[in-house]
Amino acid sequence: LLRPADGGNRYELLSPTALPRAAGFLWNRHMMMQVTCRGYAVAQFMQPEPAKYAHAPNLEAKTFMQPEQGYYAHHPGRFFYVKDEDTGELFSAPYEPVRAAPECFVFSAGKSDLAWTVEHHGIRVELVVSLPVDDIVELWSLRVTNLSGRARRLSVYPYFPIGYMSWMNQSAEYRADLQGIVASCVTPYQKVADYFKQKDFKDKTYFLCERAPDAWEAAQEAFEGEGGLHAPSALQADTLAGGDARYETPAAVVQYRVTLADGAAEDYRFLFGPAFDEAEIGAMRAQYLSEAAFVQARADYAAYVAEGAGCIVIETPDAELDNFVNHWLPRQVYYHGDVNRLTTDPQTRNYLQDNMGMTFVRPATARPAFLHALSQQEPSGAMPDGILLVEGAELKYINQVPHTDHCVWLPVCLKAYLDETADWALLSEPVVAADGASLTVAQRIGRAMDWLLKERDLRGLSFIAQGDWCDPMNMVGYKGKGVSGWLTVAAAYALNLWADMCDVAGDSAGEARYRAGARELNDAANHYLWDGRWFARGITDDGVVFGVKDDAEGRLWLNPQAWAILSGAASATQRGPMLAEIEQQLHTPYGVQMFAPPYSKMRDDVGRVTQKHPGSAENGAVYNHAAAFYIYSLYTIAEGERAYDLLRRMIPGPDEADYLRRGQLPIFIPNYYRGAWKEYPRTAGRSSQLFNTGTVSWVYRCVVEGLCGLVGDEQGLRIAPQLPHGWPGMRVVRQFRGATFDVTIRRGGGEKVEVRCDGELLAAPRVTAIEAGRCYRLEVDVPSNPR
Ligand code: CEZ
Repeated sequence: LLRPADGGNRYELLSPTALPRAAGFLWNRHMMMQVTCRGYAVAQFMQPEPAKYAHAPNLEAKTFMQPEQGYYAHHPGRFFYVKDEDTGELFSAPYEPVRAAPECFVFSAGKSDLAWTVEHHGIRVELVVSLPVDDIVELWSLRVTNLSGRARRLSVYPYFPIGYMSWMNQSAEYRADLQGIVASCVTPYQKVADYFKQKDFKDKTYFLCERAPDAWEAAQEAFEGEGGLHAPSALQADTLAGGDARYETPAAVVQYRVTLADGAAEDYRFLFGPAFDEAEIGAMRAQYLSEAAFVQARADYAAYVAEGAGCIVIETPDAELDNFVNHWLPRQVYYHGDVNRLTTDPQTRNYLQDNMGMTFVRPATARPAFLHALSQQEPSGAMPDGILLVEGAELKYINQVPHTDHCVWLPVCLKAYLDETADWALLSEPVVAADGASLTVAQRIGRAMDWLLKERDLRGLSFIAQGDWCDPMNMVGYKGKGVSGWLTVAAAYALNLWADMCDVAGDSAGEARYRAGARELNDAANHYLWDGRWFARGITDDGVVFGVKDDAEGRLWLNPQAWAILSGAASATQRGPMLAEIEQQLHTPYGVQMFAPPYSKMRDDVGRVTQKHPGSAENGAVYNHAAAFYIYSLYTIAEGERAYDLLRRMIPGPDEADYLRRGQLPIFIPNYYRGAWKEYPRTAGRSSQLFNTGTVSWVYRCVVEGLCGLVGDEQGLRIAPQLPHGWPGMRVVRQFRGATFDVTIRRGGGEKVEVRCDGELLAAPRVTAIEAGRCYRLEVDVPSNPR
């Protein structure tokens, strides 16, 4: 059903029906596309806000990338019909819209392309799509091969629906000069000001053919006719009618009539994308539409993606884990960090965490990102809800709702960066904010920490306003009184980390001040929020403590526990019952739920989160971002066994039943798997398919720093692997501060971790005075029975 291929560089799915929503994604700095194994596609490009060039067939609401997207017959996609001219028989590749069962089907997701091989009635169709590094266009190649043992007469019809472009103006026609179909529209607007903003938009969508087609059609309805997409009327005629679309829904369909001798093949190439005008379309054609240009563009794009290779290669007893960590996890981290999820106003916490991940992939990107974020700090010390990335960008969607946690992420993410790079000079960089004030990074973080200390109620607990990390928890504190239990301990953790950094930087007054602040927060959490066996999630505007044993729904929340471990609010004695309760109430075969039980109805002193479908997203799903915090916290207290167990559950597979349930290829971690495991077991485990998630930077960090235990500090590299029990050992090749560490870890008989560096036993498990360019060979013995 599923298998890695090409040494792990690709993942193959052998059925179009078993995991119908399984998809792969490609991106560059200007666009992204997600295509399912069956041919449905979602693509967006930046101008500068996300826009589409292939639309749904009806007026669509503008929104951000959604989980569990529904697909339907007329959904945008990239389809290739093949008709036998002698029998009239029809099928389509990859699978939609005809849905004829192929004899052979391979959907092959690569790191820099998506490919399909489909065989039906002796005809093989091979499709590949990839992107260039710097332009907005899809590069499609098609090969049709006759395997049937006799000559065949075929018609081959690429069908790229363009959809409902605009209610003001839309049309499409075949342009012989450009050799393709060009659709045009005016992006709808009403305000004069928008005319000036939109007049340079890429309002054309083009589909260009390297080889001149025999016929074409540009109107969706004329193509489909009464036959429906399973058997479009236009395909019943010998040739497409050559129609255009005049204020009609455009589609790009062309026809190639071809006679293939047995064993013969024909190759075709196409471009699909948006453009401003004909000149731009012509230029794209000249630049990309040839075999040589495709070869070059694919090589360049592969090289771009390869830059995101990450800093470790592992070899463990778990081949599927190795495959995911070595090939796919850093790719997803890189996607987040290099293009910021293709938004112009990433949520501040997302921006910082995505750059935390980038620390392990390309720290040179993380550094300016921290500076950029701090340049948007408010005079009060608060961080804004989103970071504006381009001139003219505005805070949109959730960024218009006040959340109080953004400052927390500064030291949390910086910690990973400093551990990785030892770039302490960053702290003294000056940063000028909008008010003109120039302060150093350290001063700005100090202000952010002071803001966290100030934004507390009389009990010393952190105000939540209309949300914290949990976006839709918008009604706990909207009247100005409610507090967040998670934020209280998260702020304590942030303050402790900052106190540590002040200490290293020689600022003893800062160290004392923030350490004391952290203690106050932890004490307040213990005083007001400890519920006997776990920490409560918060206290509402009306003074109701929630996330406690008496709650029938939303009883136990993961985040306050994970961060109480990190902040030190939870003592070893408290951790015992906490972990046991988490295991009992929140663990599922698909990972750990963000809370349980899910809410079944609106709780208007908690908010919108309770209105989401039980078990989806923040309402009690296995929300992987929250699970990753917990896993990270477990590694910090040497609970490597539990941590690994949950980490492994984030990756679909390896057994077939698990793949079928998740419905996703093991090439990315989705933002959630359905939870509500006890309430709705049928849907539990199902992937959201959404690859935008803060999870991955944390998972990468957990693998590097926790599982492999190779974490930097001011002096060098500390070594403290946490192997799961069943493992006799593992190997890691780690890039660190310009040096390469080739690490062999074995379970030895000793009491503590022993490290030999190039054959010599080290006094402590730490390599110091690291020389860039050098290769260190480490042999690490870990105790046979840790803890
Ligand atoms: O987005 C994420 C945010 O990007 O939800 C996380 C939050 O920490 C991330 O910063 C947890 O709330 O508005 C909503 O209800 C949605 O839940 C989005 O905010 C959510 C989506 O899943 C998009 O990724």
